[in-house]
Amino acid sequence: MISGAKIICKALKEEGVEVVFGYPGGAALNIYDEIYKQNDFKHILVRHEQSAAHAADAYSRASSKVGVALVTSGPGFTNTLTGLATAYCDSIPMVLISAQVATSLIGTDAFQEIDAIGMSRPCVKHSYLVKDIKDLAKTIKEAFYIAKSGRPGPVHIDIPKDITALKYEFNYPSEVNLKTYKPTYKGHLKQIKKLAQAINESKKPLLYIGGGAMNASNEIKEFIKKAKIPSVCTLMALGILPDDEKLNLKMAGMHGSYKANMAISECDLLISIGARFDDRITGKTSEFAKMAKIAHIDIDPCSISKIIKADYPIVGDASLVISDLTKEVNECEFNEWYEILNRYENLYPLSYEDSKEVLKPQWVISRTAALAPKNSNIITDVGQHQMWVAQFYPFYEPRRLSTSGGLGTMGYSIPAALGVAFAKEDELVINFVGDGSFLMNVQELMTLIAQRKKVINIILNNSYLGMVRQWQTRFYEQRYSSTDLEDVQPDFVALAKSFGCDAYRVSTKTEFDEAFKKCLDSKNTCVLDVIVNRFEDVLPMVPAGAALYNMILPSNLITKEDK
Ligand SMILES: Cc1ncc(C[n+]2csc(CCOP(=O)(O)OP(=O)(O)O)c2C)c(N)n1
Repeated sequence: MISGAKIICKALKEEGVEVVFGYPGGAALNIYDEIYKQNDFKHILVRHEQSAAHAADAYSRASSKVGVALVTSGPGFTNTLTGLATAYCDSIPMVLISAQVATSLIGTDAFQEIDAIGMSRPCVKHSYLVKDIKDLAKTIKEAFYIAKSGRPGPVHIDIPKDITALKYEFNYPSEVNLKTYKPTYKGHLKQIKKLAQAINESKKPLLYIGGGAMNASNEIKEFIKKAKIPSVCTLMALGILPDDEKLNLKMAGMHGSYKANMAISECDLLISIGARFDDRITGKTSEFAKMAKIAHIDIDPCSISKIIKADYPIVGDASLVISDLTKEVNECEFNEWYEILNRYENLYPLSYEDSKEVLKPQWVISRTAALAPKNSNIITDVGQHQMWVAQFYPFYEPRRLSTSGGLGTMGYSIPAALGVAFAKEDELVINFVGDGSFLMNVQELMTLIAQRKKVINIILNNSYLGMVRQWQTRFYEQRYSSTDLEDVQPDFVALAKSFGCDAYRVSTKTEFDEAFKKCLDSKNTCVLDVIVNRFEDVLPMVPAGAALYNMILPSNLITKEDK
């Protein structure tokens, strides 16, 4: 017989967990005492519970393993809600274990008691309150299974303090049997054949790849080799197709490329793989892919036809469905379609005007890509810098970019970089972050230093909450309400140095090159405070609610009617 706390540790070991990101407190004391005694996994003490959740989430994004976070009851738990919601919106598998007050105290407004399950429910795939020690091991087994199977997502287990003290035998189940939860992996062959026929008959087909296709990169590449269909992707899917693949038209949507958005607007068959038709991608839904029949491949049946009606709905795992589809489809070539798309590429390639006076954020991103190893892991925070990374950093493999797509969580990137630094021990981790976002979880620099991890943090410092400023410029007649940070910023270099980081401020190309090379040579976590043009906008831009073909382009506004 062993304690509940020990059961938790042994169960995590059974799940192959190597690292747990957490923060202790009263209700979690038994678990922490047991963690102290074991060597089966590392516990990483973050400096804010929000970061435990983000680090676990990013560990999962980079490694495809299930990330784990552990926190105490009450405020420890509530601090993780943003992290849970971030993982939920992007379908990231993780398990959050929160301690709870003892079962006898639940419902009494006890010290640090909160209805954790009630609060997490809307932002997790599933949640458990463990009321009986007998259920503890089985619950953990199920939680991991649910997190990673079907459409992945975060699972929350709330464990009262007395349960962690009680003793019970450790029988870890070898299998999970959940009667009402049986994800479908294999797509219906009849539907797949119908889709293959539609492809064979199509003149302008287009793949639309989302984060749900993250594990189907090889299958999609094989498929494209045979069917030669051009592809656009979402922010979450960058890297599933290599940047230098000719048929890769890159990111679509609000800040997508001109050719990607025009391809969606003109295609006659749109094949969505693991994408959920987010409003930042579709723009005005009634105008989205208006000329096209829609195929929607997704493991989550509820996602299909939720926003855009599917003519070819296929429920299944992206990699299995695509390899079946590859067998069924003819070898094809769509020369007229490529010509049209090439014309769009030549008309408005993704570009920016460089400057001699001031550093352009796009230059900094492209230059970083040129100087960094190809297998670097990129993190972003949220804002203009995130969209510029999506536009200008080339990704050649899946899981090289960790970014908060669906929720758009500022403060994500430093803790996420911590998670990735543990997932990819031997590879470089580079974090692009805005000056606003940097301050939202800056305390995790301390965790990076304490853990002797190296992350190169590049602050694209425009002294503005840049993305909000951009909207104020364009849609609020330049009334910069609460977005101008000039003269109200800390000295980022001094701040970073106080944590023990190497830190440099740069404002010219030469300074950037010199400082970045020093960062590459260092073993320490580094911060580069890069002073960039304050007024740069991210373009193209589809105004909220507009049709995709109504992009604001660098020099003028083009509409379909102009074409
Ligand atoms: C937690 C949170 N609060 C507010 C926002 C709204 N928001 C989106 S982008 C942005 C500005 C980000 O500024 P900064 O980090 O400096 O990056 P920049 O846009 O300048 O690159 C804000 C406030 C958000 N996404 N997340």
